[in-house]
Amino acid sequence: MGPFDAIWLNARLATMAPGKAYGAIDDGAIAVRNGVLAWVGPRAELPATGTAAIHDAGGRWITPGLIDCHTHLVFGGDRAREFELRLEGVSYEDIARGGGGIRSTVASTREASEDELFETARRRLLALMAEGVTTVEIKSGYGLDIETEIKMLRVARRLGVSLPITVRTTFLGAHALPPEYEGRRDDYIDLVTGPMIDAVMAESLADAVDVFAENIAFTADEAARVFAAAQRHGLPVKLHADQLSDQGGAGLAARYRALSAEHLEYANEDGIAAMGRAGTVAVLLPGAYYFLRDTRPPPVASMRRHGVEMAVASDCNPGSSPAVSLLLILNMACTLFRLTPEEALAGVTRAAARALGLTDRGTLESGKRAEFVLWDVKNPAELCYWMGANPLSQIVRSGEIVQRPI
Ligand code: DI6
Ligand code: FE
Repeated sequence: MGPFDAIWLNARLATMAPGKAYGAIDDGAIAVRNGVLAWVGPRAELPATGTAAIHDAGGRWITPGLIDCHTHLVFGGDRAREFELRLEGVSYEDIARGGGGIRSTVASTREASEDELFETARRRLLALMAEGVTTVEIKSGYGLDIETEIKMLRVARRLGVSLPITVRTTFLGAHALPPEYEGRRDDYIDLVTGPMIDAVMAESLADAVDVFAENIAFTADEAARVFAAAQRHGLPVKLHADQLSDQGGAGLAARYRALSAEHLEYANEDGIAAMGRAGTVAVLLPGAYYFLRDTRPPPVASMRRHGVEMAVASDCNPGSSPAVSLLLILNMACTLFRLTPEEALAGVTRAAARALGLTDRGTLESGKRAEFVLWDVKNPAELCYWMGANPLSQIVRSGEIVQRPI
């Protein structure tokens, strides 16, 4: 036995390791052992390969497996009727205040069986995977009662077991106030921070905890209570922050050393600076900005200035971003938020891994998981450039070629 199990040669590597553009290696080689990247570098420097299986990448570009670090992929029903209403001029906030919005998805999700939720989510997940997504985060938050939050998280876990993808789950019990708690906000936060999170933890169903802090959802003080509960349980936190108005969310996320703060269109400069100091990743969600026809992009220049790492995600959800294409989202990150293609690609690899607290993926470097994608492109910027094309050639996971259709 040689030192490696398999080698990929004749490849152009976008390692996404920090340093030069795309961490590119022009005539590169990748060697895999035991499902881990054992060696990555210029082909000319590849050590003796022994009896390893040799794969010819045919001059294709190879990137790390893509990571969609913010989705609400599991839900019942759809909101196409609300889309029509918004096109007639009714606002997203007004629909939410009128009992539609998140609450309408909550009703459909409570009604759906676990198998129905699994099947509809599975289709959406297959669409993401067909474009090279090998790690996905899935939030709860359309149950808002113990039984349905647990049902959603079980479905998310089951997706990760039944498909060749890593699923990270996030408990988002504080997504909206459920109708039966109208006028009893404190009681609902008591439920979320007590019996609900206890039930989630009893089955180990969550890897992190998230809160929607917004004038149509929860206040900063309520979010802080949920964060305190998460930390009592040893879970890292995330925050939907400053999406529709400045709620001081960026600063709050930084105070709790959140893994990430999401959206951030209305975040103030002090909050962004605090995120930079705390190492909290900004998760940019151009699909929601686009679909809600928002006009204020997130403060990307300020994020760059304060050294805030920027991730990019689909936010796949029925209300504000019914997106099942991370490549299209990359295009939006560039056209709508003016990210460079390199920043956008780092946003679905290196930065996305950090937003999930994962240190074993996100770049092509020795020691990381052998999870990568071969693309039929001449330049990595093409991954952000095409709209509705899929240049994927091959997915490798745990050092093995993933057979398609996946
Ligand atoms: N922000 C969002 O964009 C989604 N959730 C959130 O907290 C939207 C959820 C929905 O409208 O169903
Ligand atoms: Fe979201």
